[in-house]
Amino acid sequence: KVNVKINGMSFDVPQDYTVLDACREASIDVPTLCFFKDMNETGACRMCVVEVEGARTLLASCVTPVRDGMNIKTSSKRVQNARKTNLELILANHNRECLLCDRNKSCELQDFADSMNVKDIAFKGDTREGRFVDATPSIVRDTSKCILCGRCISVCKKSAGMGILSFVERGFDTYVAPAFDFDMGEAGCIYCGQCINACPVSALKEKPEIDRVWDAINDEKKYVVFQTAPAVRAALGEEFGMEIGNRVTGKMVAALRRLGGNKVFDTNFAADLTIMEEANELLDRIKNGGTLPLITSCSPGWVRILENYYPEFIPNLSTCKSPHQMLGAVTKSYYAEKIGVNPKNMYVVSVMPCIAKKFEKDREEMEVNGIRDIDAVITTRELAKMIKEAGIDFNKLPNEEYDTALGIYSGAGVIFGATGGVMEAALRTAADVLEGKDLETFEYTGVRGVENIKEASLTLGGNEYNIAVVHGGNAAKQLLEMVKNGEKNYHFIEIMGCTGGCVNGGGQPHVHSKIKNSGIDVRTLRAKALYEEDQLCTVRKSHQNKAIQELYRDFLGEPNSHKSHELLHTHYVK
Ligand code: HC0
Ligand code: SF4
Repeated sequence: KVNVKINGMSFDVPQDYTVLDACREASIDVPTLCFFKDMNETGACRMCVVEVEGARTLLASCVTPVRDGMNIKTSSKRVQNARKTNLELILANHNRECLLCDRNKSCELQDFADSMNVKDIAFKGDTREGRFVDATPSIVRDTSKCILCGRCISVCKKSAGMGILSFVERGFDTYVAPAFDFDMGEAGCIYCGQCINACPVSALKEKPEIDRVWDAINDEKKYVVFQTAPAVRAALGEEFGMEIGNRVTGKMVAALRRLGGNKVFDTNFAADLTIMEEANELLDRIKNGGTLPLITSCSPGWVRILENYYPEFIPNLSTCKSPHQMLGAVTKSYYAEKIGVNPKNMYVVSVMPCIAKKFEKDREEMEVNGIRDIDAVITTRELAKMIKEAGIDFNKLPNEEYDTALGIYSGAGVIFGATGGVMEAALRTAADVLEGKDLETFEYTGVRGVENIKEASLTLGGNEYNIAVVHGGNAAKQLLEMVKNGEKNYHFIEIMGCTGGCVNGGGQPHVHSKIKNSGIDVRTLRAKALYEEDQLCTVRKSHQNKAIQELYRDFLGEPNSHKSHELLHTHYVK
């Protein structure tokens, strides 16, 4: 330990601490903007400067290691003036349309202006001008809002493993963009949206689809069906002041009804359906010498990694559409027929934690006989906006149930939203088939948690199977390299484009960097909410879901039948 003085008080702190760590341990909230723990530690924004006795200039506390005997001042006049000047310089260059901005009230820059009591922008020199808006099918990038903190750049490189964004030009002309000014789509962006979650302002956001959903709701001829992804329920409450990890399934359903949905279904139902199809696909490939490892196809961010960077693995990809696409296809066929509604008048809205789902739903392949599976995808954040717009008092809503036909799910369907969940759900079904009985032990805790690469070997029906689970583009690339060079051999791999899986998707509520930097793992807390819901379910294996059994009996026949292939499967080609 070393001894430091902070504002005249003495503290013993570990010697590998930074000054920022020491201050935070002493309950002093030194402001940070560009700092993102373990991701972006550059000291570039200089909002966290402190005065250190003996140092000629003020030091950025996030990158300055502590030293024995250090004398630190965190709120001297000199420090306060420097921070305020830094902030004013940033504000002078920022498009200050706060009232019209998507991040109004969740913006970290706005927070600063408020807490540092900025009332005027003294800086009157030249400002960066111009605005360029890059609108992709999933992401909108607005250079006029960017404050050059670099958080998106680091996250895209270290977590997404992509390195799409970088600083371009120098000095006053610097901006953040893909190389050669490509648009993000051309540059190979996978639309994971992790850069959006890292952005403190609104320089990056999802492509909005709220207006078209309102139009459908207000169109008398349209029969509007909402479906909600597993992970949305684990995070939506945060938008209404609840703690991270609070599950709001029943209130969310109630809100969607009050928004005007004719039916509210659960993507979990289709997650169970995916397991029926995918587990059977796996068993079929094992039995008949098909291409292995089989790799999951439900994360469209991951599918873009595959198509853009590893096309040689396309034959390994499961032919299953992702669950929300399946649910759209089944709603507009089986369900439309059942209730006598013309599928052309049905409007299916997917509420997703993911922004890549916006891109996915527009893919050419995602239709059956000219009828699109899905009409709109809104994120968890967009749903919260709609609820607020409609004046619904979310916290006072009763808990309501999903509509029965396509809203019944097993615990296996719920856990899809966390990394390892699809694997565990598939194993719950595949193991019963291979062992020929209803196994009592079906929790595969080894594939849970946020470790980058999780592996296991299982003996089922007398044979050994190797499986792996990875999440985040960076880990996905590492694993695929090992499979490619023969270092690793698996039967089945689950890959999700975002670290932590969908609970940490690019469309989930923004979490202030202060919370993320404090060591709280948002992914773990949200995943816990899903594993708890799994525990509460009476049915916990997909093949035991009665509504799924009925769908096969009355409509699809059996898994991987001709009809299943027509509606629920696709082929990825590059
Ligand atoms: Fe997911 Fe899904 S689990 S991708 O993470 O498979 O977005 O939550 O909806 O479709 O079910 C996201 C979450 C889903 C799909 C499901 C899968
Ligand atoms: Fe990088 Fe993902 Fe953002 Fe694309 S969406 S720029 S891949 S972090």
